[in-house]
Amino acid sequence: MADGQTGARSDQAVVRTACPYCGVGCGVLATPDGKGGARVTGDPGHPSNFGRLCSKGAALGETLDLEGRLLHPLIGGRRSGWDEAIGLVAEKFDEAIRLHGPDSVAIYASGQLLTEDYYVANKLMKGFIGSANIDTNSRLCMASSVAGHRRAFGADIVPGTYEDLEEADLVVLVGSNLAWCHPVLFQRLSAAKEARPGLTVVNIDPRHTATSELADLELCLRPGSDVALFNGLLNAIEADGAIDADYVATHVAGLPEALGSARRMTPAEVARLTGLTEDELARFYSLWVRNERVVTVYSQGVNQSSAGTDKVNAILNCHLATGRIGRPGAGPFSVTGQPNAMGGREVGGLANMLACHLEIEDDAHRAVVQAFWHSPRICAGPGLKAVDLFRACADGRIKALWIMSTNPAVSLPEADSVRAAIAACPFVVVSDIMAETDTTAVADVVLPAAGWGEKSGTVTNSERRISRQRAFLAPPGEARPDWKIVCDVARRMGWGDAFAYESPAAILREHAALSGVAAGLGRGFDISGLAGLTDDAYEALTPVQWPISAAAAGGRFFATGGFYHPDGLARMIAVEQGPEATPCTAALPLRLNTGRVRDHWHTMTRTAKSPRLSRHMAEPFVEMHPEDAAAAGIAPAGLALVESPHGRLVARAVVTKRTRRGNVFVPMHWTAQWASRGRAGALVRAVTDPVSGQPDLKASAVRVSPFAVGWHGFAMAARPFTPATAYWARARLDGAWQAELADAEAPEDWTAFARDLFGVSGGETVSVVDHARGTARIAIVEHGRVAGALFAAPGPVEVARAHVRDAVRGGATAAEILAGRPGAARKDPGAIVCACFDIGANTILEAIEMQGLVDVAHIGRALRAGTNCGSCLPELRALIARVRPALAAE
Ligand SMILES: Nc1nc2c(c(=O)[nH]1)N[C@H]1C(S)=C(S)[C@@H](COP(=O)(O)OP(=O)(O)OC[C@H]3O[C@@H](n4cnc5c(=O)[nH]c(N)nc54)[C@H](O)[C@@H]3O)O[C@H]1N2
Ligand SMILES: Nc1nc2c(c(=O)[nH]1)N[C@H]1C(S)=C(S)[C@@H](COP(=O)(O)OP(=O)(O)OC[C@H]3O[C@@H](n4cnc5c(=O)[nH]c(N)nc54)[C@H](O)[C@@H]3O)O[C@H]1N2
Ligand code: SF4
Ligand SMILES: [Mo]
Repeated sequence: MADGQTGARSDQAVVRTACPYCGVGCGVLATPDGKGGARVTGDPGHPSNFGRLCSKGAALGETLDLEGRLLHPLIGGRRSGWDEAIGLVAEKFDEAIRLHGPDSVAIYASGQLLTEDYYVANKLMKGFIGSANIDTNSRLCMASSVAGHRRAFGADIVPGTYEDLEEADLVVLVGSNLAWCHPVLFQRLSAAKEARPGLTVVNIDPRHTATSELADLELCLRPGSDVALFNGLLNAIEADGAIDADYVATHVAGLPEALGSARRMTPAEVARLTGLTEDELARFYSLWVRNERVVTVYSQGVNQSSAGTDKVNAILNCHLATGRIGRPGAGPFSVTGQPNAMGGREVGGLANMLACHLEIEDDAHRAVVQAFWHSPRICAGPGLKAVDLFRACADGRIKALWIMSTNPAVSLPEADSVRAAIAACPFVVVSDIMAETDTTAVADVVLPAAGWGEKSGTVTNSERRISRQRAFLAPPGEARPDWKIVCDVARRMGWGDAFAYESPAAILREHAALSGVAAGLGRGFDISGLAGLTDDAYEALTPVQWPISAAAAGGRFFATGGFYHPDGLARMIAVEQGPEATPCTAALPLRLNTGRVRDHWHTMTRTAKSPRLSRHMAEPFVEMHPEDAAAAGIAPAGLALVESPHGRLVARAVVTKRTRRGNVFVPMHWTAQWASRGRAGALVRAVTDPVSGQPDLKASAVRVSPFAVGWHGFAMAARPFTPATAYWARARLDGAWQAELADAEAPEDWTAFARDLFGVSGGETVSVVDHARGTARIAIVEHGRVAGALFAAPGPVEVARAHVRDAVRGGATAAEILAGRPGAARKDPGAIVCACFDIGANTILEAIEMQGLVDVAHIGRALRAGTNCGSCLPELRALIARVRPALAAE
């Protein structure tokens, strides 16, 4: 049996694997359909999710098609064989190293590589090329947590487990939209709270988010003021006698200094800096002080900051001072973003880390790694961190760059400059699964990687749990797994012996053995128990939490000290609330926050394939407070131009009080593939945290003005199309493609315009054009079916999107489609809330009102909404809350 996990498996075709999206690390069961697709369900036997999946995991089957996949190596856009492509990469890297030294080349990798891929990339760069110029998108993601952990604990270790969230009496979420970004962990927390209503949840975020729906206390603090907030908490801990003197005396250094720093702020000052009332602060502090079992969960609102590391240590200080760490239901918890963000930290994928948590600055550690690898050389010290690495491309220091499994032309701050730097770099290789991304567009060589479901390896989730990803489909075309591509290049560069792995299992064994050596040097990352894993045992590996060694098996860290500084003590760090790194000015009056939406993943190369995931949000948007919108002359649903000194973006205005005054929020997902000008990264200033080098992606200064257009349009077609208008955003829906459009001058001939848009020259057109009102509705009918429909108006187009989609897909008549909304017998379902069952807000609101539904279980029974993946439950709760006052008034 190929699978050693408990639980019956009668159908041999079912493959146990892990979700490739977020760091929750859910187990999934994939059943290939024999036609290149698969049915995907949650794995009831996996200890991260126990069968649950969120909307993204549930839609994985919709992302497996080969449309847009990169199937062959390309050199300068020309198809080449692997041999030629690998030869060229090796030659260009060799040449740069020979002429300009090892630091003239670089790898930019990703927390979405598997551990085995990541290990060999790191080994090639640090041990054989002999430079530490390998950094990863984890620099944009986890670097501040890594740095904070290392300062406090002496090692990058997450002390707790997911159960702690369920066992806590108080869960504090800081800078984390858990409901949308770690949905299954959020579901576990929600279920625990439902079972035990005494479990209190506090949400600390400048925005009101879906996560807020679960919170008993919401603190919408001023962005960037977390250090002040947690220093205030440390003061309260001291004032209320909550310091655990025994724990601190035996395990912690630095308390007096940390307190000294915190005490400089009075409660009034904390209130002023955070923008919270003293009463709100007192409620939060009293909850924290009273509850021994407290877990503080934090994510990008903490890490992605010019003071990210200090924010992390301000939080860790409070847990160390109270000894609330490593015990059931108590501890700080940095949740990881990507599926293998943690694995990347283990293999030393960051430019300032060595493999297996060894220290890159430590001569003895470097010598040990070199000896273990039998390598000709070893990097001399830390290499370039992501933002600096792309600056080094811009100024000519980097001559050859290899980008793997990440899309920096979108995701780096100052993304326009980064895109230009990549284009300017003399030789750039990109390994990706998709042919057309914003980054492959500026590469010299593009290498086709095997994607999720096609390759095998391991990933480590937020709670240090290692799970297997298993292949259940053959790689398409000539795609190869990333580890193999790296080894092929290493072999061509002359290091065949050191990269002669036959399988990912062999790589993991080596990594595990090195971790045993590292443990011998006092490091905490120890998976030496996997060093002797046979190929069969690797195949059968069940999810397992590290440490995995003769001495230790999983569990928590630090309840009884045992920190990794040489003296075994933890460090509390004296931190102070600093000034804003990028203050707003009269010319740039608004603070730009960026982040995620529920149903898209990063640069959308996979999630935009899924119709169901594109239903939730199909267009880039800018969330702004009504007063800011009014001041800027922005109408709800109008188009807004957002500008910073680094770039510009055009997006739909969502006018809402969810966002604080003076702040705007833009999602990070849209790329040049999906919108005319929707790349949030283009606006973001590349200011970094001085300790971690992580860029501040949450606090740039921008201005917003109306994006002046003469007309707006909405188009739906049966086949893909890309508009050329000044504004456009497209999306793939079930059996149809849609686009929002806008432009300055209305075309003279709408019919010709529509034909051009949809690329249809034949067929007939049906049109309703009202020149006086400036409106037009055009349908192009081909072979008796509507091939495309266009609606245009002087303002944002008011048609029922879901109706038009269903009508085009369902083969409705031109007249039915051009009506723009359903006939009297059917209602417009409104914006889609439940992506699994395609249920809109109007339908739900009406059912709540008409059927008197009062909770999400009622909605589920009445409409099925929220009963599959559960990702929309927070939104359902918000809809109930919207209607409830009306119900109560009756
Ligand atoms: N749906 C979805 N899920 C994902 C991803 C995805 O792309 N899509 N990506 C994954 C990855 S790689 C990551 S790293 C995680 C990220 O997960 P999260 O960190 O939860 O997501 P973000 O939306 O980036 O940011 C979280 C929140 O930080 C808040 N914030 C901004 N500034 C501040 C501040 O100064 N203080 C505080 N306290 N809060 C602030 C923002 O308003 C935002 O709501 O999500 C993972 N999960
Ligand atoms: N403004 C702003 N910017 C941000 C953030 C933010 O909050 N705001 N968040 C930052 C964070 S936390 C993160 S993690 C990054 C994420 O940003 P990126 O890493 O740039 O985003 P992805 O879209 O996940 O890119 C992954 C790429 O790898 C490809 N790929 C998928 N599977 C494979 C595979 O198996 N092998 C290979 N070789 N390629 C594959 C995909 O097609 C895609 O092109 O963005 C960062 N940038
Ligand atoms: S929570 Fe969703 S995205 Fe994250 S691992 Fe689980 S199913 Fe995948
Ligand atoms: Mo991330």
